[in-house]
Amino acid sequence: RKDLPIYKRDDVKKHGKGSQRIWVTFQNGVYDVTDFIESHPGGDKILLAAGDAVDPYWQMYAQHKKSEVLEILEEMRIGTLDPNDIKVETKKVDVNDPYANEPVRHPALVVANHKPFNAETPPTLLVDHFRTPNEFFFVRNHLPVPDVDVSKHHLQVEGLGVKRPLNLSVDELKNSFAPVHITSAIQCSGNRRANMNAYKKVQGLMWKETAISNAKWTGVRLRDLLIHSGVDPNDKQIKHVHLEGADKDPTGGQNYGASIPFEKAMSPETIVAYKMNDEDIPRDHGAPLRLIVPGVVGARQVKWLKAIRLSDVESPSHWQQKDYRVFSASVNAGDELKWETVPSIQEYPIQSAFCIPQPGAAVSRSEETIDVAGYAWSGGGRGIIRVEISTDGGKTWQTADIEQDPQQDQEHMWSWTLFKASVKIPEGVDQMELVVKATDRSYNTQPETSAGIWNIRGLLNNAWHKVEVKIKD
Ligand code: HEM
Ligand code: MTE
Ligand code: MO
Repeated sequence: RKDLPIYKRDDVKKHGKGSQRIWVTFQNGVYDVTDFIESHPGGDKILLAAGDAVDPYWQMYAQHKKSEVLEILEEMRIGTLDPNDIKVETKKVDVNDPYANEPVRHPALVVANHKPFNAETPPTLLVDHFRTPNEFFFVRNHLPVPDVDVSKHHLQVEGLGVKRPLNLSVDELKNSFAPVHITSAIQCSGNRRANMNAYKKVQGLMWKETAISNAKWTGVRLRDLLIHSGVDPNDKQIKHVHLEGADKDPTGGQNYGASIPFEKAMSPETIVAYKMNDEDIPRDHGAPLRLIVPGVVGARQVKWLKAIRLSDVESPSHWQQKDYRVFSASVNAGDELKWETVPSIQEYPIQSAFCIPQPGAAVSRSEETIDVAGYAWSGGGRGIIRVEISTDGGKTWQTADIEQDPQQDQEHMWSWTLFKASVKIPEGVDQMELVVKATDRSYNTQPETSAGIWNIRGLLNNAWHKVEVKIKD
């Protein structure tokens, strides 16, 4: 995708109806659809969009808003539209709605909540790309997307141990510090909450298995920024680094905020990113700056980053103090939640899940095998050493083929692992229970069920992922 040429809107217009090659655009992609026109299920209506955008047509014909159609389209991609030429959609703006200025999103996203916007990647698209395309990257917002003017945006660095407070424009940040690249997965701590809820009811947004994505991030090391501000790396007083986002509670409340330990802030993988998969970070993912804390839970990877404060205590933010902490299974609905007695989530435990097949799938016995695919990941940079699949609910196992980032070693594996396997359909049964589990570099593996990890907020569910498949004769 990054090698594709950039086209102007006028280049696309030259490939309208009657020209030899028919081009259309969809969002920022340019597509040559000439060879598809004959077989288009909607007939020559497709030519209405020739030389122009299909987006407004697809708003009227909702049958295109699904992953299958977007896959067909992606095959025909030839370029990317010049960002200056992407049409701004005209929609009615309600000045009283704090969510009136949200970005346009890819229709393939599976929406869990509209305001604030929360959406998963469709499972079948997720495993198609080792680096999740920006348009398909899951979105987890707590508040309206802030209206950040990139040319005016500044990042402040201040607080305990800072000898020279910084106030950097985005350009100053990019030009003053060495750029680094890192491929790193982000996983919400609520990923697979629906699975835990099926075991026993929990509270929160019912994420399925795809509140996780993987991208290449470009930015500057947080340690470079901190050392530049005069921070002594050996300072024993500094314990935590607070991060503040530009998104603000519309009812007059606070900005989103979180904190990470000083040690992790000084680790070379922790960066202030300005690019995502070689493009400017999209609005939903924190434009123009976000913190990337590889190996740590999503909630600490603060988007629309505007301030960094060093301290001897954790961030006072609601999301640091009264959310994203895992209670004992003894704490039930209605009980008092004593947040201060439980530490904040930082590193993620080990996780794996199927994306293919989906629950409710059916295969015919004559196929003999079934293809499965999904992802595995562990926090703290612990590499995935194996992924195993069972077709009998976990009695017997076989190893899956895995794909990993060749630039990362088993002690610094920030990126996820994708797995694939073709497994034999068992004989003499009309249903099979597929199970997946992964093992990481510390030989940690996943619990069999949610029984021992159940918690009222449904966080960090990493029990064996199970999918039932019907076998037809
Ligand atoms: C159906 C692809 C542009 C109108 C479909 C279907 C596909 C497809 C795969 C079958 C969906 C299904 O039934 O599950 C595309 C692609 C396009 C494109 C790749 C452009 C690159 C358009 C445009 C229009 C349009 C611009 C209308 C102005 C329709 C209609 C159907 C349809 C009406 C339903 C046909 C039926 O079920 O009888 N399209 N389409 N399409 N498309 Fe498109
Ligand atoms: N940063 C800000 N400023 N505001 C937010 O709501 N959500 C957090 C984190 N950073 C959030 C934020 C949570 S809980 C997650 S899981 C990740 O962003 C999701 O990142 P994504 O939307 O790019 O997938
Ligand atoms: Mo999250």
